[in-house]
Amino acid sequence: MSRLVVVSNRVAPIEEGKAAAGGLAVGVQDALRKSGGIWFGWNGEVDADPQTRSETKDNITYVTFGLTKRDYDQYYRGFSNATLWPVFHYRIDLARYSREEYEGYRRVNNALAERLKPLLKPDDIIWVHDYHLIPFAEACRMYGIRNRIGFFLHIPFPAPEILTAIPPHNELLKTLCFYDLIGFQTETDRLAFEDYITREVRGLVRADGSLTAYGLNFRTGVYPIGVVPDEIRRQAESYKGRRNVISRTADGELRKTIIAVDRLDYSKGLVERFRAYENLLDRFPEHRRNVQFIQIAPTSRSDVRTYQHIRKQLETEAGHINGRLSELDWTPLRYLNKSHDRRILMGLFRAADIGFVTPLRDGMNLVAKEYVAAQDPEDPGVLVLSRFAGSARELTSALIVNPYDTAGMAEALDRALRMPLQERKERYENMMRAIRSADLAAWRDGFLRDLRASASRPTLISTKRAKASSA
Ligand code: ADQ
Repeated sequence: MSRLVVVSNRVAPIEEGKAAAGGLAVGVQDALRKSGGIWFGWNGEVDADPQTRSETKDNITYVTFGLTKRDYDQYYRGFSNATLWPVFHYRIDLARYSREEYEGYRRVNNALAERLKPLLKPDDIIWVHDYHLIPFAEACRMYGIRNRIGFFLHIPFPAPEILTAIPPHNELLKTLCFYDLIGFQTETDRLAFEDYITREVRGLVRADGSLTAYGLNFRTGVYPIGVVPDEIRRQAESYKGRRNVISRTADGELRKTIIAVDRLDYSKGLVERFRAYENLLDRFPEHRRNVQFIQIAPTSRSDVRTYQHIRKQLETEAGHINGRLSELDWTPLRYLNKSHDRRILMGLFRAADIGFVTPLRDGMNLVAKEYVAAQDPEDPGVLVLSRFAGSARELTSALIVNPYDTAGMAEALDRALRMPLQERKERYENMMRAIRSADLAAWRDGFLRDLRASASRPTLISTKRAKASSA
């Protein structure tokens, strides 16, 4: 079998055990271990003189490097996270654009391709992950790399009207078409991309489903990322501390618990979620004292300004709810800014009566799937899920809500808190069927099968031509 080379912005730390690693890292590591290969990417450090480091463990060679401060500012903090992330999550209002940052983004992608080239064997297949690396395949072709290269987008692909807010959208999308296979989380994302290609660029969809645009042929596909349900259940069952986390009412009853776990990000709809919980307590006062809401949201990208703002906003909102509604023996909302070990999270999911997952936009949202997989089949909790999470396409037996509808979300919480066991079991079983049929292995194997089957790009364009086409 040909060797696999995974390229992602961040490489998961080597010492990260399975218990700590999220779904993606586990899936990628399993695939690499099977066929042997390289995981290539940034080590997360900012370094004045970034050297490449290489370390092999369990059949996987981890090749990592630091970024200079300039590259970090322009490529990572700038164009990736202050332009692409907000626009791809439909938040043009939070996006900024700077030519220098875009040039930095292109420069870093070129430099990574150059650095990868000497490590490659002719029949390696290359799997590239996420929005930081859209122009990576074009850069590889520019350096004469002829291997098959596939790309998976973990975040949503926006409708063309939104995408075109990025000034160099046409050039950016052209670079994306240099991949042999482009994978999306949902059919909605894939269609948005196809829409751009056919209407904006006048590209063609061929009879066999492949696309032609900018003189390039490539394929697209839908590969919803999944979880490893049996492992989640084992982790959830093995966590013994959960009884200490769920508080009791004055009568000694365990309080009904609503749980939410996210990276602290404006796309996750945290403020709207807090307001919906407050609305529940105002309109259905019988739940007061009998329910608690635990929100775990460690800060991420804390040096990007919009992330500092959302953090402040949430602290204000949490303080307001607790200040107004707390009693001496009851704190309605517990908001924790710390990251937690995976085993603890899965245990908490199992202990909680409601999983409250309400992003304003999300490529997939693995927390929704993890919450369901962690449940006790004999007494499962209820998932309340935003229609704007990719996972809502598969988890149709969740209580689907619109995160912009505060009152509607409060009503869904009320319904979930009252839901009889039989209905909870039916919904859980339906969701588990969906989770099992599209698990992490199906995602990985489906993508790699299609990438292996795609024709490797025969075109070898000259450096000069490639540079001219991207100018
Ligand atoms: P994220 O935006 O990071 O990922 P998500 O899928 O919800 O979102 O979470 C990824 C992993 O991180 C999950 O395994 C989750 O358990 C873990 N995680 C989240 N919050 C945590 C916390 N507070 N403490 C510890 N662990 C936490 C991007 C896209 C998503 C897409 C994934 C995978 O934005 O839409 O589902 O990639 O493709």
